[in-house]
Amino acid sequence: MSKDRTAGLDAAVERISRALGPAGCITEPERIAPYLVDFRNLYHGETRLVARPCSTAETSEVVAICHELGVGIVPHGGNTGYCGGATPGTGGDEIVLSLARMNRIRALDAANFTITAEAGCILADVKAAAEAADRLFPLSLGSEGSCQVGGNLATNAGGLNALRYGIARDLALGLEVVLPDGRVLDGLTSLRKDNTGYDLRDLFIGAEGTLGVITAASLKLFPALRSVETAFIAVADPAAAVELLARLRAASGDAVSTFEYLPRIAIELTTRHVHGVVDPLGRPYDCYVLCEVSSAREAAGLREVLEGCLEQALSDGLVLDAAIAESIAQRNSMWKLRESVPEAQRAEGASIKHDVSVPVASLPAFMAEATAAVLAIIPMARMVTYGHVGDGNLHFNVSEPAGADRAAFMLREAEIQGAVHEIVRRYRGSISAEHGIGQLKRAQLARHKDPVALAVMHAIKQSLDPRGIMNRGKVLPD
Ligand code: FAD
Ligand code: 2HG
Ligand code: ZN
Repeated sequence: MSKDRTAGLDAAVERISRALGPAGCITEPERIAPYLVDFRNLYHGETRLVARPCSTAETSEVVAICHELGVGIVPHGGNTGYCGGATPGTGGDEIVLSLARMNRIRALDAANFTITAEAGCILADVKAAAEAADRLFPLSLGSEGSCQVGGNLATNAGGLNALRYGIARDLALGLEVVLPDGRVLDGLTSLRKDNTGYDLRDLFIGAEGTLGVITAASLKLFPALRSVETAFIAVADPAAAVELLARLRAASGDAVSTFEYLPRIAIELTTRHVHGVVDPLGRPYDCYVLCEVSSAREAAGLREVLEGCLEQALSDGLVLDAAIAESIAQRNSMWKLRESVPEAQRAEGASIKHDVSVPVASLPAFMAEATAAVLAIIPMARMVTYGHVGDGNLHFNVSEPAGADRAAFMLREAEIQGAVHEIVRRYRGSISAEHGIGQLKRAQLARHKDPVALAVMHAIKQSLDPRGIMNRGKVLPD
């Protein structure tokens, strides 16, 4: 670190410590340690200070100090992100800014169907607050017990209900953001309609902390669900899954809220590694769908619609078998299986991940082509392709061959990713459908994003953060 940077950092640590007091600062190495590594253990960084402001005013003060002294800031939510966005760099010249103490629900307006939550609210707590008011906040992620709404918005998270309710961006009405110079942008509107110029809110959603710190958000709520039907369905192949999705959407009046694809290996891995997971069907099949149809109406007739659709699909050869949950316990058990796949895949060994999207109708062809490309490189690789088929988003993950040498497998990562992403490009898909870019995919962004879009992104960054203090080395390629 240069002399100037060291002096700036010393002064920033000293001034922030004074401003926030002991409750708002972590400086002991053993307490800092969890902030220095990402969820997937891919990145390890350094910092001398984790600032934990408890209000927008305190956040603004911290950011203004860093701006004045040219010190880098790494916003940190629940640290469940997949791309190392919340982990500081190795230089030790940035502070980490944790939103964890900004965890108040500021308002819930049931009549307006909105909730205003601070960025550090845990997603599950926001959902629970909505439920207590007979409302639904639909964003649903396997990490919802620890991720924060600020992190969800910063990564523009997708998850298990996006098909029906949209992704994080679709659920935000307004944001409060501390800009890189410390000013507070008060965009905390609960309006559905506001056409007064550029939509600044959308700049910060998906920016992964590179343009400012989200401190609060006004979010959309929906009527609470009164009827939910959940089915675990063995389908003939991915094409059958896509066809079934279209039929169910039409037959149910677009009441499909979850439509998740799972290959057989997902069931083998989850039942092997995660306590309490059971196969809902009596015998093995090649691939499955976890599907939910739901309504805010009490007697919506969804069970009949689902059964009718499945019976027809069975006689047409799309569906091979199905179980419809008869109790909350059975429903939870089906969900547990789906949500345990990442954990089980981790427990099984190394994997090369791709979080890709293509148009829904192209999924079967994409899967066939991309699988063939991977197996041409590593014939014994195990394809764990699953995910949000209703959104055209697959976690096209490749587990190491059983008994393989982990390091040798991971050495092929670039080659495999290159091959898969090339196919994604041909389908005009995305190389990061829902997990973002962070540190992990900067080089790939440089390769795959339209150069004009990249130039506009750089121009926006330069205009909002000319001193380059916000989340250095994340998202934007150099
Ligand atoms: P963090 O990991 O702390 O941070 C993520 C990024 O956001 C970083 O760049 C950070 O700097 C920035 N950031 C955090 N808070 C703020 C803020 N207040 N202001 C500005 N920037 C900020 N993701 C999906 O999209 N769909 C899924 O289905 C899904 N399932 C998951 C399941 C599991 C088991 C796990 C572990 C993760 C899953 N994820 C999923 C990924 C992850 O949970 C999401 O990306 C989540 O939105 C990250 O939130 P977080 O609070 O943990 O953010
Ligand atoms: C999911 O949908 C998450 O379960 C995690 O987005 C995906 O681990 C993964 O690859
Ligand atoms: Zn996902």
